[in-house]
Amino acid sequence: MTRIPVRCATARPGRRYRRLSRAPAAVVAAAGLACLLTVSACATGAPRPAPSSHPPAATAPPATTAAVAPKPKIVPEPVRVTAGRGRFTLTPRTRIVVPPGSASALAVGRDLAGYLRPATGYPLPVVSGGPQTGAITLVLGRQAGPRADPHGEAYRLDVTPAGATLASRTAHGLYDAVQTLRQMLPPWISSPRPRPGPWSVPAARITDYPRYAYRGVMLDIARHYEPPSAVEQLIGQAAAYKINVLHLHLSDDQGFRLVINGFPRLSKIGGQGSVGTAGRAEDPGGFWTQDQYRAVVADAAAHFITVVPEVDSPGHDNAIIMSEYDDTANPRLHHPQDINCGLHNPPAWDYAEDVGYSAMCPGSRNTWAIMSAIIGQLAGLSPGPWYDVGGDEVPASVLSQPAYASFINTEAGLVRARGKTLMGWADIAGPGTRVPRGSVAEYWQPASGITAQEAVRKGMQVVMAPANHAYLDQKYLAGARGNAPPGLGQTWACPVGCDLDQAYDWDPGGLVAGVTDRNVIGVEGAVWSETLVNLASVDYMTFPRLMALAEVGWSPRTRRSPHSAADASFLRRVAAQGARLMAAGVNFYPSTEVAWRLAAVGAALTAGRHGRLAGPVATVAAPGLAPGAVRATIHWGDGTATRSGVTGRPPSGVVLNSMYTVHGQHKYARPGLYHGTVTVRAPHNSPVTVPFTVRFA
Ligand code: TNX
Repeated sequence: MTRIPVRCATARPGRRYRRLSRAPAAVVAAAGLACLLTVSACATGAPRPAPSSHPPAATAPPATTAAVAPKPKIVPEPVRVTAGRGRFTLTPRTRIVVPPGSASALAVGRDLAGYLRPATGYPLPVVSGGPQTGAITLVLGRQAGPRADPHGEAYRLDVTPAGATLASRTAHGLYDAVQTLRQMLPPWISSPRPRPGPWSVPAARITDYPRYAYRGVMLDIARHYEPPSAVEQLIGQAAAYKINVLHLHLSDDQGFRLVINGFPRLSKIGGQGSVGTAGRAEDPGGFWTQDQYRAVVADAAAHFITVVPEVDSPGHDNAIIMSEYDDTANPRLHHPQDINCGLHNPPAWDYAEDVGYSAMCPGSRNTWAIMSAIIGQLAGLSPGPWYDVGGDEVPASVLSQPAYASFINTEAGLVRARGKTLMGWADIAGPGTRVPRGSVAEYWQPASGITAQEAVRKGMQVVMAPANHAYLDQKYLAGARGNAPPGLGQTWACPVGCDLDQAYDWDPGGLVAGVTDRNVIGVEGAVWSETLVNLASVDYMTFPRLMALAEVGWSPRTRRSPHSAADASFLRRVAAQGARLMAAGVNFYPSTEVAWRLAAVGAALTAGRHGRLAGPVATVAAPGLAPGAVRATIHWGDGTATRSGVTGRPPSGVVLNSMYTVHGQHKYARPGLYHGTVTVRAPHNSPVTVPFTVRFA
């Protein structure tokens, strides 16, 4: 068997690139805060005396509800959730208690405080000690948490009206528990600025651990450059769903994105273009310094995310070839033209989406001078266990199978010499390659399982990223059903589109005959960026589909198919994520498979002279809805009411999820603290009523 039929069977039909105009940056949405008060608890009516409280209007709910709390809507779904009675409510006096003497638990405690402080406005001091009433307590140690799971991430989360306890044997497990706790708070907890509470969590006992150790997202910063700040935003967003690997695709035909010492042209020349730009000034590409790369790796590590670096080779290498084939002044190279084994001689820039034309020559010493510098430096900069050589899509018309195999074998030696585990696209398992047992093949072909089976025969572990389930650059809806925005996304693996269900309805351990959970170490969503020009477009394609992959990678095996119980439960839980993403400023695609829910939060206002008020009384998250579809009724708390619309930027282009504001104008007759409500309505949604307060001194 040759490698070619495998590749041809899954060849990606070419598509002429249409340049996207640069879309605006991701919406940093104005956020608001959901109020868990029942409507009766914050009913309209006569003004009450004004208790002074901080932050604004944090009216505690009646401490009565001993009813069984609703099951929290968490993604990925925990292994076991038992609803308890009542709720635990954070207050300005709540403390976060960590075990004495544990730096790693202290760090997680600080993370938790960092997540909760902006929206609550509470100080949330992190102190050491044992479990305390009214506190959020972190417990770390061999006795803590559920019995060890093979991956060491198991945790237990106990919430009662008297407090919350997070327990695990590892700091990573505690961090996972923190992510779960965040999702049990109202969605506005992800707001970057203070919102009124109450901040309450339904009582529950959760026991949880992952199915797979590897739950990744791959970001291609080669086809389109992304600055470190954008990647760090993605890290924060992915970590919230317990993603723990960031695979960085750092080089491809159109761009090389990292400074390599001794080879400055790789970034200076190789980093200056992007797909579709032809190097034009309006999209000049870019590259990271090694310090910037280190900072991203450190930021990822702080989120318990391991970075896997990839410099794709021997194909997808035109940026390297264009940078170095005439680098005659470099003392490490001698007549470097011989690195080019691609179809074009001399090589030329091609900023289209073409693939399969470039290759570096395995027989050139110059090739290995360049590749050893890249592998050596990147391995040194990346503390994780894996180094990814790429290895995909090299037609035999460009490099023969033996030449391809010889390239991979030499690279495997370099990777091993640097103490890393070899990783690559599953093509590297093809005929003739000698890969160490335990190295990792990432399976991407949508149809044939051959490369995954070859990988298993060679004793490799497998990461599952089948393009028709896990390629997050594929359009959600395509063909006749195609929807906005044009130019965004590909269709080669998903001719009619791959909506959220396609990312959810599959089983990594049951997709390819003979490739089971004995071989599969996890899943990865691949964000290829030929059509994704900025973080807003990356987010749009990534969310909510990454949530599906996170659940497939974390939650226990179950029957996931259209209309299955698992599917219905997932869609219900995703619906609760809409406002959460919006409050955090994360753009996403409001898939029509999800019954997104309206959410709103009231404001704490002060009336001006003579009791006059004009301003925003509530913020509304209405995933996928235009402002004209949302209506509001304001009850001012003095017996009067006004009808109103909402204002805000309507969905446009890639950016779909602006939050809306309910503005109101009113005049109060007498001083006091008024408790009003805003009721928000939209088609196919139940009305949502939230309180707001107005102080008229
Ligand atoms: C396939 S699958 C690729 C990438 C493209 C992507 C577009 C694989 C390992 N390579 O080079 O960017 O499809 O969907």
